[in-house]
Amino acid sequence: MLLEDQHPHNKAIMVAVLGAPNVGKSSLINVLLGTDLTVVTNKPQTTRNKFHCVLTVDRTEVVMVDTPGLHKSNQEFNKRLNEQARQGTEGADLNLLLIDISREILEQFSEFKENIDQELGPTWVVFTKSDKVENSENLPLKEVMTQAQALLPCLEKFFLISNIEGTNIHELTGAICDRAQPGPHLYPNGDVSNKNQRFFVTEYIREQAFELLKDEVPYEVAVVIDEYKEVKGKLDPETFESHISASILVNRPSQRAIVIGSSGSMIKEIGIRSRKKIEVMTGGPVHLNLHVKVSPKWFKNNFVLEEIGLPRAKDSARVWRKK
Ligand SMILES: Nc1nc2c(ncn2[C@@H]2O[C@H](COP(=O)(O)OP(=O)(O)OP(=O)(O)O)[C@@H](O)[C@H]2O)c(=O)[nH]1
Ligand SMILES: [Mg+2]
Repeated sequence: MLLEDQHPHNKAIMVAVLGAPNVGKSSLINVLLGTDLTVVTNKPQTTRNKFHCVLTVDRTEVVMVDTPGLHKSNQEFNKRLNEQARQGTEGADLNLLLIDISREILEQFSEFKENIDQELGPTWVVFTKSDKVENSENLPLKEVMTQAQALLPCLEKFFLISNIEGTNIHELTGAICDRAQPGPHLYPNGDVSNKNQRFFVTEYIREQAFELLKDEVPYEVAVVIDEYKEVKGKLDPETFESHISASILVNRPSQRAIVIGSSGSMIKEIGIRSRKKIEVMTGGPVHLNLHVKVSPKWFKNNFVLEEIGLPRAKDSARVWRKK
């Protein structure tokens, strides 16, 4: 659709969703969207890339930018995650800083200030997980905000929400839409993200690996697509089937055995669960073939990192090339 073909009353806003790992950023986006687009698990560092998730309410387009949780680390992989989060604020009209009220609150503000390491535009604080704290409405959040504003002058106002119970979600959505300015939509043709289906396939497989695997294994797993074909349905040529081969990369041979599981039970479960979600996305049958490959220290390998959408960060380690 051409810009001039857009409705003259269109409004738009881009909102970056920021905060520490596991505070509920992706959950909030899914709740606002009303679908399970972006991946959520109970483990920190689930989200690894910045990307757009699009919500359209009447003539207002809200582009929510999901980001990895900001945290301190000297590891190359984590530096790249943080860079994604920092870049997620580029072009945003508004930032939401999510703070988990079931954890130490003020500490999260000071860690955020340190980790974001840049000046921010207008930012609203969203206190999450109100359902986890008894009488959360009695918390002295106004006083907390005064202290937080001394650290981060960009903070404008706050909301107290629960993604699980839906508390104050309507208020937050309404306030975001009210903040939108007249202007063209970035996704006038109904796209829900700037990432393609291949990306979400890898995310849905990794989500199940995160859910089902324990200890360090989920963090040492990456998913890459080997082949992705759409073929006409055998029974009904009007429909399409997706034929997908993907590899789950692990760091060590012992992890390969864990991801495969006894008699292949683990890889089978990851496949069954992720296939269901992929079928909802594609709207047709999916044939999913999963392999597990040992790729030692893939999280330090620039080629793999680039492939999973994590290019170098500003503070990336220097690469020494042999002459
Ligand atoms: N009780 C409760 N749990 C929540 C709430 N919001 C999110 N969670 C849970 O918190 C965990 C982390 O949620 P995510 O949405 O993945 O958090 P995130 O901030 O995107 O995490 P990263 O991607 O790792 O940075 C999941 O187990 C969610 O179900 C909430 O409002 N209340
Ligand atoms: Mg997330």
